[in-house]
Amino acid sequence: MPANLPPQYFEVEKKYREAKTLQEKLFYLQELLAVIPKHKGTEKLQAELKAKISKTKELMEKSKKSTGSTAWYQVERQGAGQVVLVGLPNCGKSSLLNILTRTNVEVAPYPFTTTSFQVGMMEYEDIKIQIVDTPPVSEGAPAWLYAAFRFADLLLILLDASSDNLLEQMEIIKKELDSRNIFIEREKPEFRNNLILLNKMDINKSEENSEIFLEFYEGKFNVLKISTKTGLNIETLKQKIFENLNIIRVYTKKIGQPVERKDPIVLKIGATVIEAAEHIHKDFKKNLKYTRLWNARGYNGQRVEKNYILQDGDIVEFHV
Ligand SMILES: Nc1nc2c(ncn2[C@@H]2O[C@H](COP(=O)(O)OP(=O)(O)O)[C@@H](O)[C@H]2O)c(=O)[nH]1
Ligand SMILES: [Mg+2]
Repeated sequence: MPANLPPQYFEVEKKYREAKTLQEKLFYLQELLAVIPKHKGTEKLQAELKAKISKTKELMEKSKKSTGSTAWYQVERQGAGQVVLVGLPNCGKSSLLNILTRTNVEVAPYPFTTTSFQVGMMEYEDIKIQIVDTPPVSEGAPAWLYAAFRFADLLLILLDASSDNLLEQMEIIKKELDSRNIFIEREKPEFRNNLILLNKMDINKSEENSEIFLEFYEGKFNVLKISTKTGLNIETLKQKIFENLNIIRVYTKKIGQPVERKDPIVLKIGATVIEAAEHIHKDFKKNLKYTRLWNARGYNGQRVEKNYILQDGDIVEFHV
């Protein structure tokens, strides 16, 4: 028995043992990994949990092929990335979802009706990014809310800057997330990609409040002042969302045809030619003979190696 496991661990473990479906099992395994204290004494247990998580995911992948379903607590990932809103009641989360996804509102109820996730797609240039509105963070918030934060590619932490308790809002959110091992400060290990948004900047009081806030937190966080009411900095926010997803867009060109900048493949920053090829077709990995590249950095159809690191906007032509 490993030393010093908190009571919370055993509570979750009990639920894990009682879980009936693979999805539930996976959910509780991830919870166990989240609540387990991270130190030498628990390393072996952490490794075991990670192994069980991969095994369960594998089994789920297999069963997914037959059922086509997504985990009950998860919002199915769509588009180029999943961005999840975080905040206390009334900070403007739903308003933000609406303004970001206005052109393509597709708000869908998820299993936890009324207090559930709301999803929309945000158009950014030639890609779509998924935005997920969530129930408010609170002490009694359900575990699946925190699971959604863990699965996110980016968290948008929204605060009501017009309220005199602006600093307190941040403290509450930090404390609740910390208690679930979701770290948002840059210097913390395994910190979650996030942006802090000071909303309601159209209200007089907000400027003064946010000055104090910035004195406290500037440097520790990426902070942006917005207003969902007037649209202040919403275009900047869209761009920052894209930048913070750490993704690139790569365009494929058919041999002998002109370059067409549409329907990009979305890859992680640092992705190589061979990874882009694999994205198109599994067989490309072994059959790829060579690749030609076009970009704004001087390539105009020259051949590049398989391990060439691609950048946003690159155009590739695969020869197999
Ligand atoms: N003045 C002002 N009011 C806002 C802004 N954003 C949201 N609100 C208002 O704040 C209230 C709560 O907004 P809502 O989006 O429902 O917040 P949620 O509970 O976090 O989803 C509503 O009355 C909104 O009209 C803003 O930028 N400026
Ligand atoms: Mg709301």
